[in-house]
Amino acid sequence: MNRRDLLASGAAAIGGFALGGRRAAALPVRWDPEAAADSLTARDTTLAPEAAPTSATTPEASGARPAFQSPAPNPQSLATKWQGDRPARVYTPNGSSITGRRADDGAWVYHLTVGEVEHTFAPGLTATCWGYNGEVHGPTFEGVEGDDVRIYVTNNLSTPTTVHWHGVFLPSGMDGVGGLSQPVIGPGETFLYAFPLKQNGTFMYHAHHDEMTQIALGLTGMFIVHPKASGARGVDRDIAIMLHEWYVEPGTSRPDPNVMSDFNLLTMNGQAYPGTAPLVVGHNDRVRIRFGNLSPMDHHPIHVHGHAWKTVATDGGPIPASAQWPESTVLVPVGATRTVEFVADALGDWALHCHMTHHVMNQMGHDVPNTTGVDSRRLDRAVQPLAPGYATMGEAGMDEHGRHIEMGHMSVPDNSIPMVGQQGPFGYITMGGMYTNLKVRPTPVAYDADPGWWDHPAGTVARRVGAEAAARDGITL
Ligand SMILES: [Cu+2]
Repeated sequence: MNRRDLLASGAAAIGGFALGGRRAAALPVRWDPEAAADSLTARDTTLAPEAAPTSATTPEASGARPAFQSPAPNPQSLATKWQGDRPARVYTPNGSSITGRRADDGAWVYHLTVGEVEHTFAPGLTATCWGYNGEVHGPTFEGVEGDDVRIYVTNNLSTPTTVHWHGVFLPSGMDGVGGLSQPVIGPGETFLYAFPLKQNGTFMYHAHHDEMTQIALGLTGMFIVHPKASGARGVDRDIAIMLHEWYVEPGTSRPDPNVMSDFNLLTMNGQAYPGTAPLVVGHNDRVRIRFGNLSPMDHHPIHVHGHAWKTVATDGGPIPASAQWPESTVLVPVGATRTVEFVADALGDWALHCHMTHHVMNQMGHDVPNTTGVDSRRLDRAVQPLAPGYATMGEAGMDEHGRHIEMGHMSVPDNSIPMVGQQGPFGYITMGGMYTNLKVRPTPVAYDADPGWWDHPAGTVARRVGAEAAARDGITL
């Protein structure tokens, strides 16, 4: 039985597995929301996993978020992890799926806690953000069409909040708009959201109280509902990426929610490159990527190299095949999801990034004069005694910046990262922010471990030529 059949065969079978001792005591058959809320918050205020990873294919690279392994792993099910009683079929790079448990009445029960999180955007840059279950962004929900879900939300902030289930069809009173649909969830309070999943698709969840502050500080997550019975061919890799933008003044440690437009930190699943985990896929894998965008202000044209994809669904539902067209850049507007699918038929390392050039930079100072063509080293030396972190952009552009910092020629303020990237196999990669690498490999042994850089076949890398070689093609140098 493959994982799709397993899912389709009904949640009852899945619920029968007791994995790793993580199941909570059975919930009452006759459901008493208040009693259950009390017992859940008392026992499970945090649902931090305590079990260790069970095999080399399991851990997120850091080992910080152990996950359960499918009972019968095979190459096609490397993507399938178990989160509590629930199989996680979607991979959330740098993130996780939320642990659910099945109540005796058949509903799926989850617990979200809202609170402050010390979040690392990339090595060297940590800030106090707001998140769900200790994560920025919150863990990915995965349900199946037809599920009844009960989601307990405990507010550990010192200010009220609510949760809106973005794109999900539900009773108006469960929609989470503070003041309109419900009273706000006060500090220390727990609210219950209960609704049936009547559709399938890619949705999101986010705070819907003081949105400008709470979304800007990170209170967002992905909400995915799988079809009940899958007639169509499935995919081999199913990946969720939440796009977001922040303003973190270099040298400070809190995102500024009052910024209107001048965002300086662009992220995929809360990570700025080089913090983003690569997307590792097998050669000819059918790949689905679900992009969500809860950036405060910016749409993001996400571009893939070496491939073309089709947008197969939005947060409004699937797009008929006759209305899909191939493209290599999908625009993901604010407050929308776009689900793309493609066959990863080109081996190698491929960039996958927002195509707005300011969105593939980290923590730029924006109000600076144009220094292209100017040797700014004397200026930097003059200003740095007054402003220790000051660094002008280079005379030839940005590529000098990251390299200079890495080589120790230039310093950046404490708790900040270079504007651009990291050392690649051929030199410095001058991209940051909303950037990651798609790594297509013949047979990946693990989808959540970096396989390193692509080993190019001989003769397939652009190379330097001399006059003699160019002359053979009639080019005079
Ligand atoms: Cu962008």
